[in-house]
Formats: sequence, structure tokens, C-alpha cells
Amino acid sequence: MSPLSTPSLREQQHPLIRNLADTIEAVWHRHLTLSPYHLPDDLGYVEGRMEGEKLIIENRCYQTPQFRKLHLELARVGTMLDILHCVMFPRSDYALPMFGCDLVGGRGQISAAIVDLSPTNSARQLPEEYRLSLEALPSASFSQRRELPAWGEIFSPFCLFVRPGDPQEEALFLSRVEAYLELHCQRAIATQPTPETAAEILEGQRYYCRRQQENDKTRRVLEKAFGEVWAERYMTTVLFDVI
Ligand code: BLA
Repeated sequence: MSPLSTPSLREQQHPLIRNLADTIEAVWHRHLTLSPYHLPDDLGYVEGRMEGEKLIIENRCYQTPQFRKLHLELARVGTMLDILHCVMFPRSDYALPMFGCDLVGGRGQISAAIVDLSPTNSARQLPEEYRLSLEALPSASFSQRRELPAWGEIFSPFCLFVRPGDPQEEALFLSRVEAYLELHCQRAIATQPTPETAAEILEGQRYYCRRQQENDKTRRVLEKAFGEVWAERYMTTVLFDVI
């Protein structure tokens, strides 16, 4: 039985994290043909300690004909920090962008909410169908936009990075993520594999992962709870593995 089917952690987390986790899984189930994806045995459910607080990580992973790995992770440090992390890794013969989403919050407030569909072709441009659909979404205004760090140059112009100010902005963020996911799943199932661009797409995915591995904020949380060696292994085999 997968650990997330005991919904303990999800139920304790910030409502936006809980609702987003449910929404992501609902969209996946609605559009995609999911099969299990096996993580290394010791990395599906993990507990560590960070400054006396317990760090719990629960992973849920699938694969589909279009995606080699769909990864949804929920994490909690004591009662201080709630985290949702989600990445969809396309198979390299599908010339699709990377969907990524991260929510970090604590004590009732989400401090970072980010979602993007990030290009992986050598032109570093989203396919036209994506651009047109994303441009057509109703405009969304948030009171607090956040600045991306330097490694965030992997993200597209449609990257949304905010600190949601109130429940209305939380709901607006959730609906954007749902729109990005709906678009991505619909495009994915309409896309034919193109083995001739696989090497290019794989290189784009590798670059995306290398840059994400530069996120010191994620690394620091993991290092404090589990040590440097474990954090490096987790970041390079579970969060952003490069095949
Ligand atoms: C920020 N990520 C953060 C922060 C923490 C984590 C503590 C700082 C929050 C803040 O500045 O308010 C921690 N995130 C984690 C941990 C995990 C995690 C421990 O996922 C997993 C165990 N990060 C991603 C993905 C994206 C992403 C997929 O994993 C984007 C698609 C982005 N997280 C991201 C960005 C920041 C962040 C851009 C801000 C970094 C900064 O300001 O330097």
C-alpha cells in the first residue's frame, strides 16, 4: 500500500497544499493512463529530524505512455513548514515541456507558490500550441509577485511565482495550476512521439534538472534533516533525476 493512501499527512497540511494535491491527482486520473512508478525502496516514505522537528516526506509516483515519471511529493517539517512539490518528466521522444510546481508554507501562510510549463527544446521556447493557449488564459493579478533566483532562467515567460495574500489569491493560484495541467495533459495525449528530437529534449531535461539542483533553499532543508550525502542523493535521484 502506498503511504499516501493513508491520508494522514495530506489532511494535516495547509488547505491550499491539500487542495492542490487532490487537484493534481484528479487531473492526472482524468486524462492519463497511469501505471505505478517504483522509487528506490527507502525513498517512498521518509522521516528525518531537523532542529528537533520531525521531517516527513511522502511520495506518490506514476508513469504513463507520454511521461516517464509523474512525481507528487508532500513534506512537512514539524508544524512549521508544509511543502508540495510536483514535476512531470516527459519521455524524451515526446517533445513536451516540463510541468513543475512548488508550494512552501508555514503557520497558515504560503510564502512561495510557483508553477510553470518550462521549455526543453534547444530554442528554449514553448511549442506554439502551448503559447497560444497560455496567452488566452484570463489575466490573473496577485498582490505579491516574487522575484526568481538566477537559476530560474529555465522557466518560461508564463511562470507564475507569488506569495498568495488571501484565500481569493490562493483559489486563483489553484485555478491557474489546474489550467496549466489540463492544457499539458490534453497536449500530451494529442502528441505523437518524435524519436528524431529525443536527444535534444533529453539535453533540455538534463539542463532543467541541473539548474533545479542549484536551489539551495530545498537543499538546506534536506541537509539539515538527513545530511549532505543523503540530500545530494535525494535531489539527484528523486527530485530531479537525470536519465
Ligand atoms: C523555494 N523551496 C523553496 C523554499 C523552500 C523550499 C524552503 C523557500 C521558500 C520561500 O522562499 O518562501 C523547499 N521545496 C523545498 C523542499 C522540497 C521542495 C524541501 O520541493 C522537496 C522536498 N522547486 C521545485 C520545483 C520548482 C521549485 C519543481 O521543487 C518550480 C517549478 C521552485 N522553490 C522554487 C523556487 C523557490 C523555491 C523558484 C524560490 C527560491 C529562491 O527564492 O531562491
